[in-house]
Amino acid sequence: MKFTKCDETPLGIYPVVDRACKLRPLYECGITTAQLRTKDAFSGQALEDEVVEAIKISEAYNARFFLNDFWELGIKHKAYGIHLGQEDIQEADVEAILEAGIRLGISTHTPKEIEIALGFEPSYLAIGPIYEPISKKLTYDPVGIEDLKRWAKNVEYPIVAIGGITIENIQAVVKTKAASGIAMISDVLENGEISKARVVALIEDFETYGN
Ligand code: 3NM
Repeated sequence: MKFTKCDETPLGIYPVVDRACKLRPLYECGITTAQLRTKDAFSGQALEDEVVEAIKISEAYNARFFLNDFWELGIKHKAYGIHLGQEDIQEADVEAILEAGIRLGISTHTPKEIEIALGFEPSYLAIGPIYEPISKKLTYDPVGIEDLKRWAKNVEYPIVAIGGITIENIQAVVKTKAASGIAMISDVLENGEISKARVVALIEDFETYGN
């Protein structure tokens, strides 16, 4: 397998949102990569409508849009990419995603999971949780900066760092230069809505400390 590459521009600040309507304010701030992760909030036609809306907005801003989990819908509506966890990757028709020319990102939490993910030759590898996740409890211990650097050394694919990353600690993650993208759920939000001020500050830190 060999999945389509993401383009050469770093993925950058990579917000993960639960609703398609949160994408436009992100793109207006200059976000170029985002993910829709609705989990159980929608099903059936409502889910499909949400996916279609997300893809339409993302295309209008020329953004790299990854759909979490729902790979059939991602193929049907030609998402830029699909993001899958370790369990989902075993159940999904990965061959169909590849044949559709759609990019694939895979979550990893340990060197063993990295090895499994690399077997798929994905478009990027997410590594986390870097710090204690804010929005999701995981059974994994935080990876930390040192292991992120160590693990990244053996990986020739773009890496997305995720988990507990905020405006307070992003500098340390960006300075490792190990990550093409910094994914986050909580820190782009304020009272559940996109905070443009926070997003702009995060993008500025990514650009200042990543070069
Ligand atoms: N996946 P926040 S950590 C969805 O390590 C997710 O695979 C993780 O949310 C992983 O930015 C995480 O609020 C939660 O910490 C990220």
